[in-house]
Amino acid sequence: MSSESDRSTRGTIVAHYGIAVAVRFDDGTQRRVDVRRNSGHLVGDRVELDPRGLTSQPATGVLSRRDKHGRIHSIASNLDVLGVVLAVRPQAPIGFLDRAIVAARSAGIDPILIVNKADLAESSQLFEQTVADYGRCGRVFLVGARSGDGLDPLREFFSQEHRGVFIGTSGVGKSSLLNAICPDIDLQVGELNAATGLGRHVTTTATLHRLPDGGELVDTPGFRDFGPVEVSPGDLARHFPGFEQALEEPCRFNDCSHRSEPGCSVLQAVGDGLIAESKHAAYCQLLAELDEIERENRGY
Ligand SMILES: Nc1nc2c(ncn2[C@@H]2O[C@H](COP(=O)(O)OP(=O)(O)O)[C@@H](O)[C@H]2O)c(=O)[nH]1
Ligand SMILES: [Mg+2]
Repeated sequence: MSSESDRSTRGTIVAHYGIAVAVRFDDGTQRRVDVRRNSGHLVGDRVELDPRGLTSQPATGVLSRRDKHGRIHSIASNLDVLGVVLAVRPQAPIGFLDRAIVAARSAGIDPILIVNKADLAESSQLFEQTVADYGRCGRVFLVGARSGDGLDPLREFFSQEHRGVFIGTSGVGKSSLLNAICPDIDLQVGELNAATGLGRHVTTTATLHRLPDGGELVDTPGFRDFGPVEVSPGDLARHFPGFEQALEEPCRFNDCSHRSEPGCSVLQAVGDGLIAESKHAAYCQLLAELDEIERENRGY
């Protein structure tokens, strides 16, 4: 049992404004707490407030991305679901889904795949294809944010106390989806702005919202695509979608990069037609990008 004072000093960060955060305390109150810029606090963090300031508890499920300058930004913490949103229009760039799944898995977050815009003609085909290619990586949903079709299974999924965030190419319908399954989102933001005393036009990097049926979603207004993920080249294969079965059989070399080494289980599976050559090429491409980043980080 936590005492009354614990409940007014412990809480969860529900919004981040750069130099301040909003905390939802366990007693239900919401309040602004000023923090240093780049304090490292994240939306989703469990925190404790004492006279010295705000302390975040160690977190899991931290989703990070790399910006176009190669800098790593963490988006939110204590996530257990990454909702990758896809649509027939606009299509995701090549390799996007692989990168997203690797990013999720390497952070200990389970990916789910959401095909939006069910009303568009080719959507069921994209759904079938996604199930065939990625169905082993996580659940696949076919939804229409605009029509409301297929949203109940998604609501029910999140209601099992999942905390997720949607990512996807700009225009696939992430905001529409968030509004559809969290209809009082504007109200929540309004209450938050009132509680923090920050105006309506202040920019947040992220906000955490409770869903009517249970579960939570993080909204990240500025966050769209993301570059190569923060994962070591050695871990890439372990998390790469489609390699799971092949890697159950160890390669001849422990440090096999699965590019061209003899006795490689992945190449064997490619030869046997169990892994598509295009899939292996996508892996090699991502591996090359990660190698490049490692080289840059080492300064040569
Ligand atoms: N046809 C169709 N269009 C949709 C659907 N959901 C969203 N859109 C449209 O797709 C566009 C981008 O939506 P938005 O939510 O802003 O995407 P975001 O950039 O991923 O946040 C808007 O014009 C939406 O109206 C849908 O289910 N069907
Ligand atoms: Mg949007």
